[in-house]
Amino acid sequence: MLLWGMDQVREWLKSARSIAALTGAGISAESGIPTFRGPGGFWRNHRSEDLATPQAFARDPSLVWEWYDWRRGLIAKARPNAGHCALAALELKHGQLLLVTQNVDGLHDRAGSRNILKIHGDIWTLRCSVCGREREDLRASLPQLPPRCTCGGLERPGVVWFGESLPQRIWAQAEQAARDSEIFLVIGTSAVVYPAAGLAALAKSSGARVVEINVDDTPVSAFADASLKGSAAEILPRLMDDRL
Ligand code: BJW
Ligand code: ZN
Repeated sequence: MLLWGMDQVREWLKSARSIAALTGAGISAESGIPTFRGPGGFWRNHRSEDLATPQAFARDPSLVWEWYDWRRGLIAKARPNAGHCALAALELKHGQLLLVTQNVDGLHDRAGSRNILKIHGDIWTLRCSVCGREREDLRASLPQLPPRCTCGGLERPGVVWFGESLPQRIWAQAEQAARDSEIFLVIGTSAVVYPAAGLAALAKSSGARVVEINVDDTPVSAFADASLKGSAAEILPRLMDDRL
């Protein structure tokens, strides 16, 4: 299979009628938010993946909340980087861009993207594990850990953990976007967590050109039409730059 480079991808983006992008933790790495796997994937002695489970929360809600509270603090201080901003600019310019993000950090919103599907939830949402009431709490540090609902029940982060279903309507829209896209960008994700990881293959089998942007190889690299190696904060602005 012929692998295409940066210039060709720039041309594809200019002429595409519909673009979708799947983003993962790698796009926020240069904003100072650790990724899940790889060097930043530990907190204290725990693998971050092991904390993102209902079992970990049931066993030790305070420990899981301390991890989320630490991340909320980091995110509150962080700023969207050039990668987030380039995607927001692409949406503005192109109109037909749908962003499917696995990230819960809200940095795409803060960069100005509007068409966002958050398939793994939002770290600023709290949900009661007893009555299901949801509320937004933007405080970087919560006054009481674990937080409690007015009904007395334990609140949990409004995110999707391993073994839990993704929000149904949002997921259906993400699948539709993958099917409908002419170009499907896969940015800063290890593409090992399902069902999100399956979107790239779905887009490919529906006729899209798949373009991966990552510092490393992933399972998507094997079938991507273009695999651009490097940081999202560097590559995305270069893809949008018409002067190049
Ligand atoms: C850069 C960079 C730079 C660095 N520039 N790049 C099919 C097969 C096998 C298993 C399953 C399957 N289907 C379902 C499963 C089970 C499970 C799963 O996928 N397990 C596998 C890991 C084995 N999936 C689920 O359980 C999902 N639910 C589900 O399927 O429901 C149905 C069901 C119900 C009951 C039983 C069974 C099924 C739910 C998954 C939820 C994932 N949740 C988390 C936590 C979210 C909340 C939070 O943030 O705390 O989501 S886990 C974590 O992984 C988080 C991420 O969104 C997700 C993906 O990680 P991501 O974003 O790819 O980050 P990294 O760190 O892995 O990668 C970073 C990448 O960036 C790397 O590639 C770097 O190279 C790169 N990078 N710097 C560009 N500057
Ligand atoms: Zn409640």
